Amino acid sequence: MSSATACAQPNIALVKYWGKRDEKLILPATGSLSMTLDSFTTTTSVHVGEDADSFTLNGSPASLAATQRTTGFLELVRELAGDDRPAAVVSTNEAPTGAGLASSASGFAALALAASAAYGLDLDQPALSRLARRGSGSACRSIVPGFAVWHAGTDDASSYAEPVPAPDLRLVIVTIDGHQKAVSSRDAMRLTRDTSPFYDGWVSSTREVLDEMVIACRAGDVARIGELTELHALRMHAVIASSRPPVRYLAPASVSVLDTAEALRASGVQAWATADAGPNVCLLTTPGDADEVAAAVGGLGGVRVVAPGPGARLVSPELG
Ligand code: 2P0
Repeated sequence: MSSATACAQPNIALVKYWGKRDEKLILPATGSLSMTLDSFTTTTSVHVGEDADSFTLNGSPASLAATQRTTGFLELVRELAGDDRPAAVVSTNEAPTGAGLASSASGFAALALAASAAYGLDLDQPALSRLARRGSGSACRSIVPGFAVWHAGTDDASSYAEPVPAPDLRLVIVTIDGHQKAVSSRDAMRLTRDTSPFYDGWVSSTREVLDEMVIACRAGDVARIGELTELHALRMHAVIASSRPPVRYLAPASVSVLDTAEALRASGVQAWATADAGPNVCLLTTPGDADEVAAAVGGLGGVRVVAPGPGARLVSPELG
């Protein structure tokens, strides 16, 4: 029996991924850029050599759907390793699953690293990122510490995330609703691609915003990074809302956080809003302004200040 344990954290995209060109390989329509967090850790152990695959999440057997998705991912690892023994996967997750804090990103990043080590594979960072992507697209970015750019690529080999230099920033996460979302990202992405009349414009404009964002990150231009972050999040919610039937993820309280960001900027505090496929809003800010931003949104939801994190890492065996 061989075992390995890995940790990973979610990431928040400043340039969003929304839409696939290949659903089987999880190749995105465009590249994206994110910050891997230092909080909401997923810790996953993989024990190879069991009688059958199993998946325990936060101390209980996981749902059938989650177990099937995990087993499907293990199949990829077994194929790479040339080892068909079943495995037990035991995972704990500090973020509320399905609440828009990208638990699938930390989950598949930790699983990719733990499973590849347990099955005896020694993958470098790009190869691990490619593997994590097959579990959940955004997971490829959680392999990488700090800021990551996910190259859309044209095939499995060319679609992975790698680090991008960026200034030190903070995200103030405002948790408005911790409940499971009504429409999954995966389903809503497909709906947007298939029904929005604005989807082509979303794809072409995202490519332009990503190019600008990479330049702004390399230049350490915080104001430009912030402006592009909020612009791109609002464009994503606009294209999602233009699907048929429409999907709305933002709640009235989310819009109040957007208003607060605008008011903070008017008073000279650096704060720009972004939101994923749910009502929670993150405010991008500097280390120096983070406390003031957190105080300003304290009445609107649960507040947590997070910093760039270390990326996925093996905690046992201590190989790297
Ligand atoms: C992102 N999101 O870039 C975007 C913004 C949500 C909003 O990536 O189908 O769980 O597993 O590849 O990665 C969430 O989608 O979707 C996501 P799959 P994933 O962070």
